[in-house]
Amino acid sequence: MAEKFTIYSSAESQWVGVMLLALEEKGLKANVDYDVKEISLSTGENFAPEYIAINPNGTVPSLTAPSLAKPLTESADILRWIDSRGTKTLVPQDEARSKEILDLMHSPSMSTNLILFQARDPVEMESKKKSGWNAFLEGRQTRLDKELAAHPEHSFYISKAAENLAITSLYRAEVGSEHKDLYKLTDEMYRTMASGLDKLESLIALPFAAGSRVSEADYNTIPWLSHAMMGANTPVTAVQDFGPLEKLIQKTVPDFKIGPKTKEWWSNVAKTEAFKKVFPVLH
Ligand SMILES: N[C@@H](CCC(=O)N[C@@H](CS)C(=O)NCC(=O)O)C(=O)O
Repeated sequence: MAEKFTIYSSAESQWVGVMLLALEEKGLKANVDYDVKEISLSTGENFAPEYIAINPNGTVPSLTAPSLAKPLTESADILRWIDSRGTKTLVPQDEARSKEILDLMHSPSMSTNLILFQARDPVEMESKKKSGWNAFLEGRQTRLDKELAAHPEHSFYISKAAENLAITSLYRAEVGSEHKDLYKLTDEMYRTMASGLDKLESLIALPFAAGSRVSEADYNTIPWLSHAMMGANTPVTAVQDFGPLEKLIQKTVPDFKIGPKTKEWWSNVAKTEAFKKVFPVLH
């Protein structure tokens, strides 16, 4: 029997979806094939020193296994490791296309944190302040401040606490002139995200992202789009409704649309068993 491994997962995370889709695809079962450690992002459990020792980036997912010299800390690598147990099924037919898709979806300029945390005007900022993201950022800040006090020389905590505080302090402040730079930056970032989604449209092969069967290209893209739709306040059961995400982006890029190939691709992947198990609702 293959070795049992451990996954570090979080119900609040986008990128764990890559790993969870792969586990479903391969028919691997929690507690039988692997153990699950749930990491709460909203209380900053990913910043615990014990977790940083596993994943120095303080991100989820991670995967450890007796045969691995060190933990896997990138969702794309985790998918490949899971796929390599037994017959590989997630290798893309068109590897060059798949690589372009993975590079795009994982690029910092496509980070869905833009949708979750940022604002383009006072109305959006007020609404963010009233949303659950406020408590999320505060929960992280509390944990980071605590860890920084305990480990004042630790470069990870110095930079993470400062990075999180930059946005948290804008949530703490009265909405006013100090938010103007954020609005401008956010507008520019939506323009870049719109171009990225146009690029995705041009890259999708159909019926699946990199050819005629499901591959890592699909599994690295599904979690991004689901999280972006959730962040745009799409009703979580409206898995096929791109309206709210389009409207959000159209505020910056008025003629923006999720393209027909992307829509057709999404409808195809949504019919797969792994998608239905991992994304019964948007998250
Ligand atoms: N490149 C990494 C990104 C992982 C990542 O950013 N995960 C997010 C959750 S979706 C996270 O853990 N964020 C915590 C933080 O940045 O503090 C991967 O693909 O695994």
